[in-house]
Amino acid sequence: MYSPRKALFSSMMLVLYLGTAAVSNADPVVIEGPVVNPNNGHTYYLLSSDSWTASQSFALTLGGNLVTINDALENQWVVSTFGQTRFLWIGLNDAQIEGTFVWASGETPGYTNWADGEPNDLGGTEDYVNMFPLTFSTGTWNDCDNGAICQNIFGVVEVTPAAVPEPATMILLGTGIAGLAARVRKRRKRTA
Ligand SMILES: [Ca+2]
Ligand SMILES: [Ca+2]
Ligand SMILES: [Ca+2]
Repeated sequence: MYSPRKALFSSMMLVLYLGTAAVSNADPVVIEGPVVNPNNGHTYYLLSSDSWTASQSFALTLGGNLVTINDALENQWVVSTFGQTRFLWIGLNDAQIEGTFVWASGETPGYTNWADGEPNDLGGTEDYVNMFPLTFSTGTWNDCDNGAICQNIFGVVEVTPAAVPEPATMILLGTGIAGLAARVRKRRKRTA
């Protein structure tokens, strides 16, 4: 059914995406960051606007991926930190299998925050997901194409710190010293 409200919304979106269109074939650059998210300790970067695939390739060189939104808290942090007025690329995509969305990082958090009517694979070319600006739609998501129509979208990179192995030897050493100290104290008591 034709919905005037939806049609208006779609044309508004097109104007927003094409607003200050400046197509660049250069690689993106970091324009903000590193910023640490206090909620999870992960490091984030904001990239200059580019296609999703160019942004993801560049994310790999930073040791990360386009951001995986694990929960509502991370969505809120990302949109309020980087997306006050910007459209942001996130790691979600269905480039491999149409309709099966996966995260660039390979994580499977299960959280989604689609805008009304999305994902809609408009024109059969929308395989890459961006987050709407905070001021526009409070960080809901839309599937979009890889930069032909969907321009002026800024990649957000998330770098998860490598897991630090438990320093078992240090713990053993610590226990050993504590044990030795206890024995020394006992011995002192006996000789006192
Ligand atoms: Ca994440
Ligand atoms: Ca799609
Ligand atoms: Ca869409």
